[in-house]
Amino acid sequence: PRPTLAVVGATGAVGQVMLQILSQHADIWGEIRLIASPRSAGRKLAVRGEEVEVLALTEDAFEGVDIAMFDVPDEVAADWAPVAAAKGAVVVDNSAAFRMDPDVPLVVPEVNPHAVRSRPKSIVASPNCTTLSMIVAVGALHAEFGLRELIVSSYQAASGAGRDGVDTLRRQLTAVTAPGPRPAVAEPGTGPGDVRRAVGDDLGPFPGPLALNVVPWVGELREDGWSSEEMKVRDESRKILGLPGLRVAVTCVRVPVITTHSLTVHARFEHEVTVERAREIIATAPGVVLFDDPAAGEFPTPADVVGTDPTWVGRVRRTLDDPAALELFVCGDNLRKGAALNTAQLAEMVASEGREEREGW
Ligand code: 11C
Repeated sequence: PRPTLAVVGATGAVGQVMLQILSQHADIWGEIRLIASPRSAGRKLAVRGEEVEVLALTEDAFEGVDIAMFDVPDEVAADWAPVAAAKGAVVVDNSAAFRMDPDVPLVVPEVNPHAVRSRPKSIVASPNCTTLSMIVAVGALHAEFGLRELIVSSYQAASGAGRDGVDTLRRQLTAVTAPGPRPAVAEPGTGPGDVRRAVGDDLGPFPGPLALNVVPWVGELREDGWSSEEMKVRDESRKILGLPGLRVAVTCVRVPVITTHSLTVHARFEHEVTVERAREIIATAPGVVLFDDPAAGEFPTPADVVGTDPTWVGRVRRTLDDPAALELFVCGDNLRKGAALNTAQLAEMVASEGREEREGW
């Protein structure tokens, strides 16, 4: 029998992309069960061309489930992933609840696929979307050159903050571009505070106006002025690459893009590197696309990358003052590889183990 899959958080921003991916990928699943908060129970969502009714999140909903994918807030995952695991499911969790648990592998199939097999809690974690938007490219370069240090800045899309983030950005864009007399804000973006006046209190999940602006903050405040998002990128990169002492410095910034995170990456390696070899590695690594011809105006941008699966890399340069370092600009769809796609790939890997065992591979 084909395995039963549960999608927990089916109605969220990531859940919606997940249903598209499940409808596009090879159909390896028997039943696909959709689960969400009691508020969404009874809704019908399309997956594999069929309307499926959403069930409320209860212990019974995991009866007979082989693999459960979770795309829910951290505290919901913390409570419910162990319930699904106790019912016999392998959980693939996209929240931050278990990522740094030493008994939970944190897996990117292109970088550390073997880690998925060691899961004493029956839970496998999928990384944060910002980590995922660069780690496939960085992992490929690390495998050849040996990574010593990472300095990254992110340019993160509104959908990283979920539907609320996207809805807020759209409302703010309307507020700052709406025609008509607005005495306080004649031409937003031309004077101090005028964007703030146009947007008013409608900041949604962001700590400042996002329309016509950039906001150097993602997540919650941690020690010494770091944000939780910056700490995630550091801690998760170290765990995925198996480099617990890797030097990592991160600044996370929100930009007025709907979907697709970008990052500038400064990566320092053990020895001197050449741009030619770096370009070859990037061009041939699974899941990575080299798109780098500035003379022709070719480099990745979120507007072109959104809706695609790979990590796109451009602006590949050797650091002028350090022959052992590279500079890159990287884009990845934060809802696809950054969330739903990586989770789906992990679930498919776990499902294929079952097939290997049954069919004696
Ligand atoms: C953002 N990366 O763009 C965050 C959202 O740990 O999975 C994802 C939070 C996480 O706001």
